[in-house]
Amino acid sequence: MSRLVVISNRVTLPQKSGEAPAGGLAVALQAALEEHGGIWMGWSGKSSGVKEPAPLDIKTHGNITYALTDLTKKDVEEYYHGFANRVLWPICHYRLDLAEYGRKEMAGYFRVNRFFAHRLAPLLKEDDIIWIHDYHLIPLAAELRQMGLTNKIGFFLHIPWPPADVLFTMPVHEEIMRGLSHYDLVGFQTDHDLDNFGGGLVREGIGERLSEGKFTSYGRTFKGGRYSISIETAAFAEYARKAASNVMVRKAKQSVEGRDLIIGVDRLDYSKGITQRIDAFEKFVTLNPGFQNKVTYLQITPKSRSEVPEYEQMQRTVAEQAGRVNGAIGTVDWVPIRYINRSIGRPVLAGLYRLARIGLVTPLRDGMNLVAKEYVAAQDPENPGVLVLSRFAGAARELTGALLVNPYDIEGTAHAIARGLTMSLEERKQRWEKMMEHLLKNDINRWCRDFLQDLTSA
Ligand code: ADQ
Repeated sequence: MSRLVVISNRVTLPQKSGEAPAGGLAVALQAALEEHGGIWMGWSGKSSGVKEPAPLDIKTHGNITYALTDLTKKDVEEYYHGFANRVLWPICHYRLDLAEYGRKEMAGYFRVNRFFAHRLAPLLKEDDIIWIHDYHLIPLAAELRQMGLTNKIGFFLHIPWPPADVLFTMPVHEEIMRGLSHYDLVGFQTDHDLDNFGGGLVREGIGERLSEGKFTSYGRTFKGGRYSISIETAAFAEYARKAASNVMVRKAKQSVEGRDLIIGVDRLDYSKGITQRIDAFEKFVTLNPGFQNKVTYLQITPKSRSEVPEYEQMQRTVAEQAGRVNGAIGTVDWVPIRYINRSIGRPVLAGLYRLARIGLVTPLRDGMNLVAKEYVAAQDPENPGVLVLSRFAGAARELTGALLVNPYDIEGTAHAIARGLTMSLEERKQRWEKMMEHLLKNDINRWCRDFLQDLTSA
């Protein structure tokens, strides 16, 4: 294959020895880049203030060149905090009520995509294969085409693609859809997202779905497909198996001794349904008093996007809610909810998943949700826990051995927790084996390979 060029909003630099291992996506992309040789370009995460950003910061490690750019303060505000995170993110998660559309932010989004194109173009060779990631960079292919580039360009959307009626509430939806038509391959997480995309083109009268996974719009024909992202299943299972000897995992085990552990792990985000989940836990204990003092619910939630006021507010809301529930149902010798506000290394996380009798993954809407897959991979084959999973997570399309719930139905989720905690070992094994077999076959490396194969032949 030709050289690979990956562009994503943020870039994962190679790990320094002693650092926590990177997530599965970074590992898979780094492996693909290393194999074919290539470039990974993106935002450094830093602002240059009011000054023009310095030239690209270029670092080479082995076969991979990392190219990072700073952005001005105005760019960060308008492109990243503005249009990407206050318009595209809420709309793609069906939260019309939270979208704050503004022309300034929209202009900033397109301007930064043009800026990325101008910085990237001089680094490119004619036969490079280009793979652009996620909602921050939808118009990047159109900008590169404008500059005369004819390379194969693929795009993968990590978040959901909403149905037409939701998408059309965004004033610039047509520009966004036009942006996607400049790719050779557009990848979505699930068949539902793909259907929504096709449906939007037809409803707006700007394109249609052809046979063999092809679409046509704005005079271009391109491929669209479902590529469900996954994890490094075997490696994650191995972390979990070895984690029993980890000090932090041992301490966690001691602290829940005699109680069943329920675990929730999410970036702090309104799409993850954390407040509904806490309500469901409280409901579960209220409806099942026999479980009082017999369960601990551990919610691990590192802060994210704390510069955005809604996210800061959310942090307070979740902490207060956990405190309120502990006050209401806790006893002198039992703290029902433990809420941790920080990031945890993958090996320890894997060990905690394995300790937990229930993995509670109940987003209101999620592109895929890798926590669900990690929880399954981490289980002890001889005594696996139960995954309680929102039907609105992309992962629900694959993880059919989970107890599927509607996270808006608090009582329904409470019943599923009770069912999970009382499920027989035989049923738990049956459900888990089916999911694990699927995840071992469909891991992150396969996802990466499938996408790149289809892009190369597009
Ligand atoms: P996210 O919304 O970030 O990703 P998710 O898929 O669950 O959601 O991935 C989160 C990752 O962060 C997991 O690997 C998890 O282990 C890790 N993580 C979460 N909390 C942590 C903690 N406290 N400490 C350490 N690690 C933690 C977006 C989309 C998803 C999609 C992914 C990948 O929103 O739907 O699955 O991209 O495409």
